[in-house]
Amino acid sequence: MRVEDFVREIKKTGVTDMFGIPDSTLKQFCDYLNREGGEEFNHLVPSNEGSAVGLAAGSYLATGKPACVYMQNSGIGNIVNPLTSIANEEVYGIPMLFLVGWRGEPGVHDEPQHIFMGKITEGIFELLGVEHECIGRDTTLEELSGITDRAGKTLRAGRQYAIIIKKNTFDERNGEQYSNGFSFVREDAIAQILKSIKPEDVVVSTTGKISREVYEQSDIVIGHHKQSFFTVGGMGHASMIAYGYALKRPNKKVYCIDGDGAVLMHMGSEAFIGRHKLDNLVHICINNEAHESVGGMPTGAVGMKYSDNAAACGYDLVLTACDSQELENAMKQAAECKGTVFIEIFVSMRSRADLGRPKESAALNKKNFMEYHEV
Ligand SMILES: Cc1ncc(C[n+]2csc(CCOP(=O)(O)OP(=O)(O)O)c2C)c(N)n1
Repeated sequence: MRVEDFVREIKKTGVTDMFGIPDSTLKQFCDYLNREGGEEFNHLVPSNEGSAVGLAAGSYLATGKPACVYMQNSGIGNIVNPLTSIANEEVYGIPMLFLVGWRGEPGVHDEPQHIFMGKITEGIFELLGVEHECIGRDTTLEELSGITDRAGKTLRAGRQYAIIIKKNTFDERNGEQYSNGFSFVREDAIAQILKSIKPEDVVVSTTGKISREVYEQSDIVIGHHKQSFFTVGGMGHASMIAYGYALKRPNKKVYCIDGDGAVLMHMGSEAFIGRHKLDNLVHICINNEAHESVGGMPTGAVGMKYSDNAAACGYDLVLTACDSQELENAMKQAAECKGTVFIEIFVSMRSRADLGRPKESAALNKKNFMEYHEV
């Protein structure tokens, strides 16, 4: 399906506001919004999918017009509270259209973090009382038109409607190339971090390509990847996993390797960590101003200095690095610091096209990680 045809149909539902968090399944649609769609739609990328529901609710209250919220199905977890407690008919009855990228569709190979959510995606919308239909690459424009007619009617009746979008629904086109002004390569920064830590140190890495790079670079630099816990799902929660670990193992230095999109998604954790300091936590935010793992689309806070925020939240030591020399200095200071450290590393949006994925099951990686650190 051509993304332009999809957009034309979606417009028939009456939505003109698009709020969401990017997803690889929706890459062509997100690129469209960041390019041509900038003219046609009011488009904003907030911090997480739940916030997108908040934006859609506020915009409806102000205009009487339903908005659209787009997301990967893992974002359903973030929308459940505002959807059930604000938008649902038994509360305020606020209509909105959901466009949901379907990772982990049963029968389609996908990564472990998508399997369970993929299985229950339709069932969750059922349970949430949200009418929903699926589209895929074989969906005809006539069928899509039927779906958008039904969606429009449902929105006009004051309810929500979800269109679940399978992988490869949209025709490939030249993906938008995004860039920033930084030159340090994220994978090189990760290799350097791994080189500088001690064998007994703990690494907790965030969702997306950061974990995939930590996995591969660990094999190259350390010879195995048992030292790290890969937060393959639960985007935005790596820092609290690292904190929970550091709290219980005060004699171990814990390094959280986070992404800017992930930090932004649950930024409250920075406030919590800064107010409940530990002696052994180093929170590293690799900032490329983008959701690079799902196609490089910009976050909702381009230009934001996460280190300034960490300082305001009360981290003991806050450092930044734009190149290998600065990172070396920062890692030295972090290793010596008895406190809660934040390092922001500014990197380009480059990643390798042939970057691998963990070969073992998530459960085996967890077991190996726990055994390595003697639990
Ligand atoms: C709740 C949730 N929403 C969306 C996604 C899809 N997703 C996976 S990685 C990623 C981007 C992460 O961005 P960032 O933390 O900045 O790291 P980068 O990919 O730029 O290295 C997104 C949006 C997800 N896994 N979970």
